[in-house]
Amino acid sequence: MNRLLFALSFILFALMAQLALAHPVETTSPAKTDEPPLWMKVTAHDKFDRTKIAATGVSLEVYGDDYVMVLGSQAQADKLQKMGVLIAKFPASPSLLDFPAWDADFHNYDEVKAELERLHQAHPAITTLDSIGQTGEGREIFRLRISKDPHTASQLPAMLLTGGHHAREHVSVEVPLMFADRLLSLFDQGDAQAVRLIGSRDIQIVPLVNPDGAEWDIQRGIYKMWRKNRTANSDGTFGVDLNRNYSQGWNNVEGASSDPGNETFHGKAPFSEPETRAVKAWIDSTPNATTLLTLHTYSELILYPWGSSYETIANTRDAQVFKTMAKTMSQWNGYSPMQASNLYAVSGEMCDWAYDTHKLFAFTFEMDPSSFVNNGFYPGQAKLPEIFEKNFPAILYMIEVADNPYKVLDPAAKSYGFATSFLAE
Ligand code: 0X9
Ligand code: ZN
Repeated sequence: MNRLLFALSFILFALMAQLALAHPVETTSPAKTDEPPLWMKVTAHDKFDRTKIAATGVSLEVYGDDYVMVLGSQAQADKLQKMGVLIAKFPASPSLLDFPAWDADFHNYDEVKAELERLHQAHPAITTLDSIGQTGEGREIFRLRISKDPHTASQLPAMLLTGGHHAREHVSVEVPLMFADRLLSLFDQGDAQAVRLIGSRDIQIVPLVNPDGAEWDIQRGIYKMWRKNRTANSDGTFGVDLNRNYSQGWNNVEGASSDPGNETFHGKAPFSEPETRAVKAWIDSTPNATTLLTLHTYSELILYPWGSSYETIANTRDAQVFKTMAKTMSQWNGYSPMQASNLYAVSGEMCDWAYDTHKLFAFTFEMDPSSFVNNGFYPGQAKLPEIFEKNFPAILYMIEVADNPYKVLDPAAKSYGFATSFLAE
């Protein structure tokens, strides 16, 4: 296969994957984070040679008549050396390990880290930056906490914001970063609402739950349409769907797969994954949390529990709060509010667990675009400002009501100040 054919077949594959959730089995393994991937030229005369090379776990990228170019780790280079087929190796160019040039505004893992550090360093008194845990490949799952005194913030009502459960949903990582930047800028300018919220709430942002998957999705400078994390499964496939790995309803209903190669593989057990375990430990140890927003793409929806059952929530007051909040937020972002299972029922998703276990008013936003025809998971960096602006007031609202979400049922709710400032009357 020549280079052009390879590129064309990749694009075709990407388009097909965008139209359907089913995904061919991934046979390559990523480089460890502490060792940059290597480009290697390897002797290969036929398919049998190539199969032996692929079996070392490298990814075959370019096919020549008597060689292949592969991406892999130092350990894999050692294996190829032992097999006597390694011709040359050199570190992969940084441009191959990042977002494609047309989406350079998106933040890869190192850039997420740098952006969070920048925000923290510019606001050392009102932010802390730490990690809620490590991924399977050893990356950190960063948390930025914003509050007047983050060290005593656990006495204040907390709103939790997460992004990046699904690798290819890079927009869901950008929006939390943009939110933190905007809130802190408004605070610097003395904006009354920002000053009041930072003074009275504990705002916790985990923008990238699945950095291993996100890095894998962009590893060759071209999107791979990857969804899951990068756990090596027992059958040689990779990845667990983190939004099927929470315990509530785990594997009880349809909407998750027990086939490891499947896009919605639920994992070996509830919380089998380091990423979901980190999220669990974080939320379990945040009893002051009342509201949670987990960002995904795409479809333009606001979803609330139950997602694993067609029943409505038994507590009718809670059900009313969910509905009211969803409807209110839809007036800003224009997304359609609905019970999550009305879209489709899944088992083991985050919001069901968060409400079931901690009674959090937990929402999923499926942000822009509305469909794959509008570029699905990859709408392009030019869309980011628009997507952020429409969601900014909705996120602020979830922080506003965190002191007592039941207040949204109060007919005089507008007097709390959160409604009139944004809602079109
Ligand atoms: O399937 C998911 O995990 C979410 N959609 S996505 O396209 N981002 O993968 C939606 C989960 C919401 N819950 C239910 N539909 N029950
Ligand atoms: Zn998602």
